[in-house]
Amino acid sequence: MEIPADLGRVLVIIPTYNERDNIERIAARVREAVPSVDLLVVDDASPDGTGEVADAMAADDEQIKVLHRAGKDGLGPAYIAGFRWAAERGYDVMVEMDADGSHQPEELPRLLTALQDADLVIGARWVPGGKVRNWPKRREALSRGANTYARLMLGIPLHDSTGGYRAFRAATLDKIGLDGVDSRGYCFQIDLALRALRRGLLVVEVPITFVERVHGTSKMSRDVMMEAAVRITQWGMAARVRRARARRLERARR
Ligand SMILES: Nc1nc2c(ncn2[C@@H]2O[C@H](COP(=O)(O)OP(=O)(O)O)[C@@H](O)[C@H]2O)c(=O)[nH]1
Ligand SMILES: [Mg+2]
Repeated sequence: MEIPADLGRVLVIIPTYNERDNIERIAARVREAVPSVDLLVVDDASPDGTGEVADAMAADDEQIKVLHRAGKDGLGPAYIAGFRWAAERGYDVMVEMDADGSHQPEELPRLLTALQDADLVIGARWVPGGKVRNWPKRREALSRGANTYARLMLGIPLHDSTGGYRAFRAATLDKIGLDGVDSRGYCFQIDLALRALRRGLLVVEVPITFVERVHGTSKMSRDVMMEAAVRITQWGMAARVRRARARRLERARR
């Protein structure tokens, strides 16, 4: 499938931790669906040998690269390492995609088309036209709940700020500035979306069909959920305090 040429060079970044049974499948689907884009696997020394599988793929295909990291350090730091790798090599667009098949490479052209008129595109489940396949009711309720909480607490117009299928312009990541980002799990996604919105950038949600993994296991954990819950609350409260202070100053001036 053709993607908009005016976007420039596109890199799909796939973070992996124990995705041995998924990585070849997803890489093949990316290469088939969007042959012109390059792929970077960011592996955190997966004990199951995902990194070696990725190296073998890279040896056969010059559009596939691998970044090896020392150990499991969370999704956020893996993406930041991938973004830096891409920026150093002059990529114009960085795409986030899970290794487990939840984010369908066949939908990537739609995300990239939307990026022509946006700074950040989020593939969204909880918007009209968005779907999830094979998710237990409990997981759906959790994701919807977290997203509603984030929207209300942070006052942001997004319906899937935790969504991890995304396309960034390189310039967007530049403007966001990654140095101060230390969120590790899902709240990394909320963190970047919030930073983009606060800088006045245009964040657009495009409906996707999210397909739950068939192979391997989720790295979602209690810690990951707690980090998100605590940080959303902190960011939201901090914004309220800032607004209240600004109102007080405004009144005092009058
Ligand atoms: N490099 C790296 N990848 C990770 C880490 N944690 C999760 N991932 C990857 O991030 C993607 C999403 O994680 P997943 O477990 O599927 O989360 P879920 O879809 O919310 O259940 C998958 O490709 C994982 O292999 C990590 O600490 N380091
Ligand atoms: Mg998953």
